[in-house]
Parts: sequence; structure tokens; C-alpha cells
Amino acid sequence: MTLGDMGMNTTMGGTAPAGAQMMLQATPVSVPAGQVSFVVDNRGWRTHELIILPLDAGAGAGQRTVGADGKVTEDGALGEASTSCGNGAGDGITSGSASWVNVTLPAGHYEMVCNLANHYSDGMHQELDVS
Ligand SMILES: [Cu+2]
Repeated sequence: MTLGDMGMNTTMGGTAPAGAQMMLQATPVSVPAGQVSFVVDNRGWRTHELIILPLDAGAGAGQRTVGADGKVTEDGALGEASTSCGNGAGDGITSGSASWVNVTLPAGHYEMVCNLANHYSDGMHQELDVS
């Protein structure tokens, strides 16, 4: 899967502005239940991350409430890939590097998000269906 953002460059540090163009794109978006390997390629300028969250029945991607800190709650997270050139959780995937994680997912609906400040509201979310 690919993470990215546009209209920015590496000299623009700090928190991303609301309304920045960002994307989180995964293929495929439906997989069989069991072990799922996520390989996340950050082609954006900014640091990003991938977190897998459960999605309530009937809910869609992008509908979570964003807090004052620009983030969504990570309660119930099933896995995370946020290490530059590494497996699992870390400080974020820097521009141009990749991260990966293997997660065992039962059938259900999930949402893949980037939860750095304002990235979710800027569009970094996608549904993943496991059956
Ligand atoms: Cu991001």
C-alpha cells in the first residue's frame, strides 16, 4: 500500500495543515481472514504511519471523530506499521522509506488510518474488508 501527500516539501516541518492533500491507498481492499501482511511505502514528503483499527458495523472509513489534537482514538487497534525500514510500531515512516507488519485478522471490517495530527481528516483512511 502507498501513503502520500502533495503540495508540500521537506522544509515544511511540524503539524500538517488541515486541508492538505494526503492519501492512503491499499490494494487489495478485501482479503481472506487469517494472517495479513501489510507493506507500507511512504511516497510522500511527510512522515506517515499505518494503524489498523476495527470498524463498527455499518460505519464507513473516514467517519471517526477527530479530537482537538487532530487525531482519532486508537482504542482496539490491531496492528501498526510505523517504523522506517522496519517491522511494527515506531516513530513514523519517514519520506521514501517503508514499514511492514503481519497481523492476524478475523473476518470483519477494518479501517486503515494514518493518525499523525490532521492526517486522518486530510484523507488518510481506507476501509479493509476481511472475509
Ligand atoms: Cu499521514
